[in-house]
Amino acid sequence: MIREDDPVGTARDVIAYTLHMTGDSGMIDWDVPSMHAVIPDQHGNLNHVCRVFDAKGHSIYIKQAGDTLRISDDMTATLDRNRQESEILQIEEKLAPGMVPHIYFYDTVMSACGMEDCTDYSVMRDAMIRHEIFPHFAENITDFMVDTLLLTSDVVMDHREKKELVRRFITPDLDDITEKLVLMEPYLGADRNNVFPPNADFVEKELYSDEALHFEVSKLKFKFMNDAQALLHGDLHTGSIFINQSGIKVFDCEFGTYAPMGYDVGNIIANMIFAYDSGLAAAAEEFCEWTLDTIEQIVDLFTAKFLKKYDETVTEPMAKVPGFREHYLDGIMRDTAGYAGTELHRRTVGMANNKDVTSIEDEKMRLLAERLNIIAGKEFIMDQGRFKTGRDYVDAVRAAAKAAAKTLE
Ligand code: SR1
Ligand code: MG
Repeated sequence: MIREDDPVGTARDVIAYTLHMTGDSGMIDWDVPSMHAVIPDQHGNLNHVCRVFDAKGHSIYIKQAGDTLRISDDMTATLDRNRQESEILQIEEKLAPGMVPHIYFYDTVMSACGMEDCTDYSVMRDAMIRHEIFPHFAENITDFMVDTLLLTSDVVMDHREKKELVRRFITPDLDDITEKLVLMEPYLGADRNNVFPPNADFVEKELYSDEALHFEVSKLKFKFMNDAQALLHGDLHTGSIFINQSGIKVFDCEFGTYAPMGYDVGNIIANMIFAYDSGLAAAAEEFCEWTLDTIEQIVDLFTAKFLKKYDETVTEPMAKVPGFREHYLDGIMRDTAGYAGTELHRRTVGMANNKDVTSIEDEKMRLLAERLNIIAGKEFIMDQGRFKTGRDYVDAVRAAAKAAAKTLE
């Protein structure tokens, strides 16, 4: 239905489809003569989207999974990912009200869903490339993570109901992408990796040839595959977050799966470091300070809110045994460091790079950013137990920036 090479045909089909799915039932009172459908400029790597709106202020996003992934005609993933994403957003809307786009419907015949239009928000990555600051972000994202992660885990949920969710959100195709793109190829190498040519020798030495690093990442990979701790977003980067000065809407959770909570938390930290990279390259000092403050707050607020919510919501008797709460959080924080490291690496050298860094035009500044990511990522992975507070992360980022600059002298 959504064909990016045929905007006119797409508009006709998507309007008819939208009317069928939301107009006939009276869900949305469309002003039919003024309806338009437009394919937006921005897309993710996997799916197709189209914005439908009318002159009376009604609007909706139609999102459709295609047979192949947008990022590559050679890659496929189950069309069922659209249902999974829709159902996870519906669960998250209950757990973290107002923090995800509302799902009007999903349709397993067309592998499409109708989602709240968030055009009064910006994609957070794009806004941060413009060096915009969002003082509320740490508060919002830590509420989202604590509420969606802790409340879908075994310490809170009835274990049988939780296992039902594990079964419902098994995502072999999408997990396979993460297991290869994030947790293998940045270390063992792959033809589809995108390595910035002037950084090739550094990548060879620091990532491809470091066997001690490979051993730690192998443990993180098997942990991701086997520890069904909580229902993750699964791809919680800043391109999956809409933001404005009032709040956030987290979207694009088709990689949602049961896996270690630290995977989501670590992704957020790594992506704030990419924003820091972009600020550093532009000498945007105030923005850089905000990114580091935000990293610090995210870690510390996550810890404090997690412990509070744990006490308020835990139901599993063995999880109330003295010491278990701290043991459990300690594991999450170790994982957070490890997966922050793997996200830093995979976006720097893997198949799916991030614009914050690839848009840095000056070669030396881009090398600085990439090496900072590689050095900080290795610290996080190799010394996971050291990263307990926000300050620990900020100190490591500053130290990595200095070490990266030294390699370029
Ligand atoms: C093949 S998909 C590449 C990446 O894009 C998505 O947003 C995920 O991050 C995935 O790893
Ligand atoms: Mg995505």
